[in-house]
Amino acid sequence: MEKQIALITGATSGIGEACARRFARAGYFIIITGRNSARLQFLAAELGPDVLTLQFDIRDAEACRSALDSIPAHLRDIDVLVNNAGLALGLEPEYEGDLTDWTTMIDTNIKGLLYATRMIVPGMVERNSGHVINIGSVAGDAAYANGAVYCATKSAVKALTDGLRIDLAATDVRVTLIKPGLVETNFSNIRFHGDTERADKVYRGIDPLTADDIADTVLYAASAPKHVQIAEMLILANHQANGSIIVRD
Ligand code: 8X3
Repeated sequence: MEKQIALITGATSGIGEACARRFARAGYFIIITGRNSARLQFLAAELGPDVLTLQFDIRDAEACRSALDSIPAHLRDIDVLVNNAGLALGLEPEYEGDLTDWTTMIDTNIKGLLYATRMIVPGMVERNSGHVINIGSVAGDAAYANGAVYCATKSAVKALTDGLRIDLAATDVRVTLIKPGLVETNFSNIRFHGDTERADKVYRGIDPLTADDIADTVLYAASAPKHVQIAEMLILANHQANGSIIVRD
C-alpha cells in the first residue's frame, strides 16, 4: 500500500515539529512547511527520505499557492492536513495591544489556516477522502486576561473548524479540532518577543504538556477508523482547569 501523505504547516518548531516526527515515524510521507529554510532542511535531514519541504510564509496567499503548486504530481493527494502554523504575540490589555502583533496573529492563525484549507481541501472533496486537523487552543474556549486578540483568533479557528465540518458532512472528509492548554515549547518565548525569563514563568510550578503530548493526540485522531470523526479534543496540563485557572506549586 502506498504511503499516506500528511502536510503539516508551521513544522519548524513546537507542536508542528513534533507532529512531523510522529507522522514520519508512523509511516507517512510528510510535507513540512514553514518560513525557516534552515530548520526545514535540518528536520528533513533527520526524517528523510520521505519528506518534502516547502519554504514560504503562510500569511502570503500567493506564496502559499505557488508552494503548493510546486508539489510533484505523485504527492498531491494529501491525506491529512495539519493546520498548525500559529502564534501568540503580546500579553496586555486589549486597549493597549500592539497593532503589528495583532495583524501577525490574525494573518497567521486565521488567514493562513484559511489559505491552506482553501487550497488543499478541494482535492480531498474530489477524492472523497482526507482529514483536516486544526490546532486550536483552550484560549479559543473563553478569553483570558490580556490575551483577547490571541483568544479571538483561536475562537475563529473553532468556528472555522465547525463550519468546515458542516460543509463536508456529506463527504468522507473528516475534520478535527485539537485544543491544547499549556504546552512548553517556544510559544511563550515568541509571545514575549524573546524575553525568556518572562516565558519561563508561564510554566513554573506546574508540569506542562509537551509538544509530543499534543502530536500524539493529532496522530490518534488521524489514525482512528474512517467512520470515527474525532470532532474536538481539549488537552490540558494537570492542575490547569481552563485558560485562566492554573494551580501552581
Ligand atoms: C496556548 C495555550 O493557555 O497558553 O494556546 O493560551 S495558552
